[in-house]
Amino acid sequence: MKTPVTVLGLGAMGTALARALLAAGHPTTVWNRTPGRSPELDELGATRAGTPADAVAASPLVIVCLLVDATVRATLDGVDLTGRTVVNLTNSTPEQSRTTAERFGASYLDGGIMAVPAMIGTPGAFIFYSGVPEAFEKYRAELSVLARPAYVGEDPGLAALYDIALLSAMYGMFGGAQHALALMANAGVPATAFTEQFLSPWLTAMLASIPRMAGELDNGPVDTAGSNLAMQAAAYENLVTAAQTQGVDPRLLVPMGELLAEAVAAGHGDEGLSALVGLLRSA
Ligand code: FVH
Repeated sequence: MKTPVTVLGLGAMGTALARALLAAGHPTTVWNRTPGRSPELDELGATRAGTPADAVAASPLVIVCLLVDATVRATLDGVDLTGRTVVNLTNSTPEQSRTTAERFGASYLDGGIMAVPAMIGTPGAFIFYSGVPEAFEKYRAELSVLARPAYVGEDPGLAALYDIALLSAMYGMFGGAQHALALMANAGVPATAFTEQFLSPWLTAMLASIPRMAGELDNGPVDTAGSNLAMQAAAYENLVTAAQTQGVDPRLLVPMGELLAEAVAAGHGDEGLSALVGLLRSA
């Protein structure tokens, strides 16, 4: 018999988690604030609980995936968690995760999901975990059903920190792509063709420079590979001017231009992009 698991929250992500657990043969109890959500789970064999307390009582492993941190506290306040391992996959800040860990006691794991719902249970998905190491080891196999588990340390705030670092990088990339697509759209260029032929290959090629930046941060600067900050700051002004000329709001571009100018003014003009990390760290 596989470990019974409870899932609190049947939004898009909670539903995907419950599906993966059911597919792996875990007796799965589910609860959602709005009853009847995700009816397909009933056909797959899920058991519905009427209250969070009943859901928690049903399984030793309780996975929580609600909208925000405040909803987790509201849902579990007053519920007896004795003997339960709570794995909270709700998006949160490191501080929120630490506070929740103090509140929910001895066997708490915090998590950050690096996947969209359709990726759950597929090889590309991974989930950061932090918190009580024994709890992670005890349920590593069950958690592996959801996505590749990446345990990052005992401090319960660490998973949220890693999660937020990756989401921050992702939104920077999406913001840049959206700006590029707006420029092309205003010029009448179809988005799909532009993306397939140019945008995706370009971003893929640029990704290769990130390990180099990381190496510079860890081991000191190597060289600028022909692209120093003084050159980049000068060219960047054209990005903002061209956006305005093309009728595109430059709001996503402006902060990077300001940072480049600041770096050059501070004497980093002959360095590479990794010098910007130092400026950001001083905030
Ligand atoms: N979906 C995604 O792409 C991302 C991938 C990475 C991780 N995130 C985080 O996962 C958490 C849940 O996200 P979700 O996609 O399941 O979100 P929704 O589909 O909007 O479902 C929200 C669930 O939360 C319940 N809920 C909302 N407010 C309350 C409340 N006050 N008390 C109890 N439950 C609440 C909601 O219930 P209902 O509206 O159906 O009654 C849903 O079950 C999230 O932290 C993402 O950042 C997802």
